[in-house]
Amino acid sequence: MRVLILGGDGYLGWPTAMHFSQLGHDVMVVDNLAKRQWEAEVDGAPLEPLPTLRHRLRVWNEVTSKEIAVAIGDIADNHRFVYRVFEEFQPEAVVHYAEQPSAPYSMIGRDHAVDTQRNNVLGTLNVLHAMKRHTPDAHLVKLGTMGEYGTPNIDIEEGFIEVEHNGRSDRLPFPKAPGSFYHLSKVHDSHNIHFACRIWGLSATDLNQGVVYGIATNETELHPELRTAFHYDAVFGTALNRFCVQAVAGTPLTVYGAGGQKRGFLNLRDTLQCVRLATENPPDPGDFRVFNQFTEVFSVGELAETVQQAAAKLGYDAQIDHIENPRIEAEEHYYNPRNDALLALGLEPRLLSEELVETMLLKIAESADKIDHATILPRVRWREDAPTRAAS
Ligand code: NAD
Ligand code: USQ
Repeated sequence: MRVLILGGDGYLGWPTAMHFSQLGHDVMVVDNLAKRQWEAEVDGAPLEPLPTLRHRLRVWNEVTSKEIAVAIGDIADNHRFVYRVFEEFQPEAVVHYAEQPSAPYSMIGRDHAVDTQRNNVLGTLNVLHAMKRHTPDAHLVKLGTMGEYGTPNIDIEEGFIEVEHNGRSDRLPFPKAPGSFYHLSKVHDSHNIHFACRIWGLSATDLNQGVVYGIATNETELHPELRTAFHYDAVFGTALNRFCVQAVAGTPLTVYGAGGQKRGFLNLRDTLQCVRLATENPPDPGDFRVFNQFTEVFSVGELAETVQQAAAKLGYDAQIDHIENPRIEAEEHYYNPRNDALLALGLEPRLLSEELVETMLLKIAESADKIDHATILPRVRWREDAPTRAAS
């Protein structure tokens, strides 16, 4: 299959590109390298510096004799570039990761909210138009987020819900209540993709993914320079990855507020599995499918305790600090999202265990001298005048 990976320089995009290439697919990656600038802007470098994309592609070729094609360009600002890529490469599957991925980044202020939504929403619109024009039969596999739903007080279905109203019923998009301008950009994407499927007959799978953790995949382990970006700073780092780095750094684990906020989580290796399963099992033409992509639900407090226990086995005395929550979010709530669709396709979850956390801690410990303590505490607040809450 010809697989186009948009955002192929990123944390998830790079391992995905190698994975599809290793499976024998014809892979092209697209990226504008914007993430490297955003990192510089907030002083949030990955734990280990990232070799350039072209260097990693060369190493991949040397190690496996396989070639991954590359096109450097902006999918949001340059629709002619996007059209050219689709016309020339003729992808059968398009895995779309190429967005600004951070909730805190989108909440820095007006400019960052606008840039996030412009980048994410217009990029996806350009991709939809390129598909309509050049590859109407291709399958779009789009990375959305579990955060589109927020934390409603009812079970979360996979994208749609049966609604009965005044004696009539319909299957309608599940209500959304996202928690940042970033998460909102994904909701806008979902509506645009659904529309393109309904009106133009495109096929798409919206993968509402939970929070990803992990540092390695089978392919990144083939050579040190095939590593992927691993962030632990307060803007681009995600919860479990941050807690692991904090444990190794000897600084307290930063649980925001009460720590009862629950999220769906999954291992980086399972992201690859899910994206592969979605790609290998395309929907019918014209179908807009939504899968909830996570393997387990934890509260942030539970996650911190798991890291604390695993760290203790390795001799780290990790403390847990309930610091003031910089976000506006429920810190105790009902949370019961479904994730049946990917399991039905054959997903075999690699569940979180203390052993797995230990493996991450050992890997991070190899780079302990590179941890920049100054980037760990959150500085972006959802509301400057928010009352101080929930410190304990
Ligand atoms: P990332 O920032 O590491 O990767 C995104 C890549 O896309 C970057 O290399 C960036 O340079 C590129 N990009 C961004 N805008 C672009 C544009 N306009 N044109 C071309 N390239 C562009 O982020 P990630 O953590 O790998 O996340 C990938 C996707 O998955 C994102 O859409 C994110 O919202 C989603 N997601 C991530 C997680 C997670 O926990 N990491 C969870 C759920 C969903
Ligand atoms: N949190 C802490 N301490 C920290 C960091 C985070 O308590 O040091 C809490 C947050 O307040 C939040 C939860 O952990 O309640 C998750 O935060 P996160 O930063 O790990 O993840 P989030 O901002 O939701 O974003 C990440 C990715 C994003 C993806 C999303 C999936 O950056 O690209 O869309 O996870 S989901 O959360 O399911 O929406």
